[in-house]
Amino acid sequence: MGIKQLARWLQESGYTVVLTGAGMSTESGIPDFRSKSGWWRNIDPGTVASIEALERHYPLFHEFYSTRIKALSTIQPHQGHLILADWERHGLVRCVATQNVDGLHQAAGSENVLELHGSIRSVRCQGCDNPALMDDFLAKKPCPTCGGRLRPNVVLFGEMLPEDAWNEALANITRADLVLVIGTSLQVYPVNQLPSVTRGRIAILNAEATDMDSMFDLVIHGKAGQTLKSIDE
Ligand code: BV8
Repeated sequence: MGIKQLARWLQESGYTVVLTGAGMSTESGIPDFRSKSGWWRNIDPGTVASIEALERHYPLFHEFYSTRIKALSTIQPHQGHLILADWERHGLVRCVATQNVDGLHQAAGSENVLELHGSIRSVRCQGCDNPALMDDFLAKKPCPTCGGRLRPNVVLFGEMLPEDAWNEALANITRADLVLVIGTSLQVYPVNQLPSVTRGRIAILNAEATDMDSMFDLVIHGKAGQTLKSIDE
């Protein structure tokens, strides 16, 4: 029932926005964070994905991010990413606002992608903010300009979100007829506030229940790729 209803809402909606999280990338082989097989199963996010980690535990910070960056060379978008890109081309989806930093939506062909938590595909110097070479970051070299520490262009815990992406996501979701949330536990602020600002319908497609399920008009528990394929058929 849920899948048929979502397919109908997608057709009826004149303005659909998709909001994704790490669960959108697990079928491409990238672990998520908080489910049983996620990154945080035995790493405290504060010790690796925070400003404090960057400043006080650089070896751990560097290992966490360089591991994920190197893994990207073997990672491909899955059918779910490709379907969302196809829906954008057919006018069914206006934009994808994502918490993911892996670039898989863009690799699948989605054009209007808002990276709310930045990207691990580029790096900069924490000291002088200059863009830096990925090879220098992976080789743990200091910034060639100021000698500062290099870091990926992700939003670490405690950092502000990129203003343009945040404002654009807010504007799109506010005016949407349908917001489809896919593969996120909705535990990270302020992105977890976005679904509630829409005036339209909100649906969530997630492998397991979240603390926010009760606020949704439609809840589908299932795998992103498989479920999107069933809707697309
Ligand atoms: C900010 C770096 C001010 C990038 C990340 C106390 C209480 C409340 C809030 C706070 C607090 N103390 C501090 C805060 C704020 C803090 C926060 O929210 N902390 C939480 C965790 C307590 N937030 C911040 O610091 C943010 N900045 O607040 O600045 C501000 C104020 C207003 C406006 C603007 C700014 C910065 C947050 C960004 C942190 N960066 N990572 C990286 O390395 O990737 S967070 C990290 O979590 C990732 O970015 C990730 O994307 C994000 C969210 O996680 P999810 O994507 O939801 O992943 P998760 O594993 O949790 O869930 C995946 C789900 O998918 C699971 O449910 C699973 O079942 C499901 N799934 C798995 N496979 C599939 C599937 N579903 C379907 N199909 C599948 N195949």
